[in-house]
Amino acid sequence: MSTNKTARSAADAREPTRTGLSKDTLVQAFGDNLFYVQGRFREVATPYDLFLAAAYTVRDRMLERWIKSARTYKERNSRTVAYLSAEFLIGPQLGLNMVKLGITEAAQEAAQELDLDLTAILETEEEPGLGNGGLGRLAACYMDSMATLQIPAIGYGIRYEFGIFDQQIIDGWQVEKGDTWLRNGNPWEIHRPKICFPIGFGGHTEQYTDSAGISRTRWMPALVVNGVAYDTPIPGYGVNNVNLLRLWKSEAPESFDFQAFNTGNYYGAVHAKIEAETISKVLYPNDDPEVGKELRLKQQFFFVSCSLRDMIRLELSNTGTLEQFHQKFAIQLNDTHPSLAVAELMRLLVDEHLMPWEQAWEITQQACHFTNHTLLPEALETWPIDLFERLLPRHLDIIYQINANFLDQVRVKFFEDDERVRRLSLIDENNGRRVRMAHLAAVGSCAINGVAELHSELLKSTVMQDFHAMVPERFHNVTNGVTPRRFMVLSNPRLATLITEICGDNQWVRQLDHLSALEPHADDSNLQERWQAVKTAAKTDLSNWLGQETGITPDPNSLFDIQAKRIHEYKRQHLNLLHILALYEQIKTHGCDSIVPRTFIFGGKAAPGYYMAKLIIKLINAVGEVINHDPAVNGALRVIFMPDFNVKRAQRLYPAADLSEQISLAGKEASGTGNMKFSMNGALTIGTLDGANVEIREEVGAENFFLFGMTAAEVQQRQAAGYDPYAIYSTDEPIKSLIDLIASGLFSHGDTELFKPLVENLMHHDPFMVLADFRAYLKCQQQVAKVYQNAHNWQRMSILNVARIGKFSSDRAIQEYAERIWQIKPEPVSL
Ligand code: 26Q
Repeated sequence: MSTNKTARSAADAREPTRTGLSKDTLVQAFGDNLFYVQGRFREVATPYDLFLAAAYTVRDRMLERWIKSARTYKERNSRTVAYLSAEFLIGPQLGLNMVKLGITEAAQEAAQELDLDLTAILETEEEPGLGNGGLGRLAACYMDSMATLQIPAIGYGIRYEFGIFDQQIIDGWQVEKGDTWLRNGNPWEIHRPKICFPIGFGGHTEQYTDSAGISRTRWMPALVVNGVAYDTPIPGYGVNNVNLLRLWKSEAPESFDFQAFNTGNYYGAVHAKIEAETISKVLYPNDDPEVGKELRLKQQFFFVSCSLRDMIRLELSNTGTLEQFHQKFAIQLNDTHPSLAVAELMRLLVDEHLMPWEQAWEITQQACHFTNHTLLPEALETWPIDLFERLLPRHLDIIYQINANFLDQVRVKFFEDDERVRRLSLIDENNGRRVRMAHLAAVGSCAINGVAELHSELLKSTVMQDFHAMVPERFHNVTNGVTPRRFMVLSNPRLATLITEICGDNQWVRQLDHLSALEPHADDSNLQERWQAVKTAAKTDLSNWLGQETGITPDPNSLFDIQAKRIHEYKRQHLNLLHILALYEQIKTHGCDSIVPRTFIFGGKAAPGYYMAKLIIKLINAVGEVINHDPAVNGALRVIFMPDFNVKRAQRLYPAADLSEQISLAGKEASGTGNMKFSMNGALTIGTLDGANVEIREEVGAENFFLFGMTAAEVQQRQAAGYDPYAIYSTDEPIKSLIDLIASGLFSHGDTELFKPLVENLMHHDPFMVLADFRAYLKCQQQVAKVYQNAHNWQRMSILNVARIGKFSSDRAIQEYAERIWQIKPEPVSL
């Protein structure tokens, strides 16, 4: 008791309890938060209570910086990025926020003093799965980098009550379970009931003449819902800047409740309330628009309208006019999902703020910028006109007007080229009249970018060819990047410590190209051994965890070969599987000593309605079931499907990988970002010349990268010449026997029907040319095994990968956006 008292008064003398960063203050603040915020004491506190107390303790330390940042940006009227994204896959926050505040060590000491297990507390945090995969995670990395680079930014999105489903594997099949991430409360968000906008849907438009005699349009929506703000602080690393992630929740306006009493139409009012609340209820778990439903379009309009009205509110409160709106805000459209912003900003400026059309168009175009994330034509978002007309009648008018003006320009530039006009139109007349969202975004933006060099080039020569011919100066490339704070410092502390020691300081965490200081040490056999020890420790951690999670504990000395990403045919998880079967056949004929021991780990979710992807998951598990239990294999081969791949679990995989599988068909993966995360953690890549793989290979050196497969150009040629997978199947012996093995029922208890759709598809269609690339892949994998046997050389290559990966920091990407696209300068915040 008396020692406690002494400690407390010492802390009081040093620094304020709610903001101080020392161990003693953290100890006291933790106790205060547990007691005063949650009304708990240690003896009865659940693990989640302890997590909440820790989270509030960390949050308290961000609030002053957050307020100061907002005040600084307001006073200086700083140009601000508005990053509009339907997804933000931010991951668990506690550990990362501690890294950013620089209090990880103090927190560890505080936990020790309190006799708490910090690792267990971190483990308790539920992650907000508000995204599907790459695109949502990219938005989160960019929020981190904007704060770290001191760029004023607001991320705008949707506060889904249910994020991406939890994936369970039952009998080898994916089973989806609802994600109830909010059930125990979310300590990071602050509810702002006063920041609330009424958002309309449906109804009709009316013409009227205003007092100045000008003819105007008014939208009379049939349904109105409220969008309420929930704010999450996003601190920068080692700076005082704390930016804002503002997510919108839909609610029924209060009048609904009163109506119920007044009119006696109780059920009608309840129905309307439910309909309003449905909008932000659940994330669509598909990463393609095929399953585009009315609710999805409502979600998009809902968050776009809330966000624009919030920006307009901020600008009016600051300057009293919207004439400089485009100078205040750089709006970044994360794919086409927020592209309604173009039409909605026009409506707000013209109909609600009575601005002339031409001026509003100038402002809209100057404010908006568009990032494209896909080349797959089937993934380009379009919406039926009749749905648009029903849901957003005024926006359809505006889109027609934008289209008419744009097509006039096309006709001026390309005289009498009706075919081109049809191709460029915002309206697709060929498929039952649909609005082309990519065209809306492109026409309404002053910059359009792809996410890797190859992707940006292919954009210009394929899906956006006509736009490129029309406005070539608007096209840019900004190669994606990922944050080293989460994907190195937080998830791989052993490696981070070693790197800091070799580099001499930890500047690399904010200047990732400083990793090049490792390069002169790549040949140092002592470093190679320490490097390997770090990797083996991470593999051991993963192995133990997998043992608990899946019942299989792989040998940390085997080669850890990992493919973790959404399950998609174009990503070719089944190409990986064919290699596994080839190794299995080899063991069966030449014994388990004939191969280099490998552990294959897969992770990834399939869209619930994507039958072929789900069948691939089943096949991975079925192959694992047989191989892992075959005594002839004797542990030389392991195949593990890690269920429920998410940000938290991803952090366990990257540090433990020896080999990263990046094997999509060339020309299909826009960039990929997992490729960067693996390489940053010392994995070598086996990959095609697709997406950012091309640039990773350029950076790390061709001799430190396992390349195989056709180029994008070769893919195009081969497809044009008529690709015949059956010809490969029937003439190429290893392929035939491997495919026949799947068809034989060996992996399906004799059932020859189960995998037939997959097998037949490969033999007769093979849209992603698995068979065409298989031989090259097999050969390359043999090379991998050979190189792996020389541990020193492998570690040398691994060190060089890390030393040369600096380019793929999201800081570099954000720097490029800031300079070339947004023209935005850093705005340092002082306390
Ligand atoms: C659209 C309309 C209706 C329903 C769903 C969607 C939808 C949702 C999510 C469409 C696409 C997505 C996600 C796409 C995505 O994650 N793309 C990936 O983006 C990464 C970041 O740029 C790239 O690295 C990947 O190559 C790309 O596949």
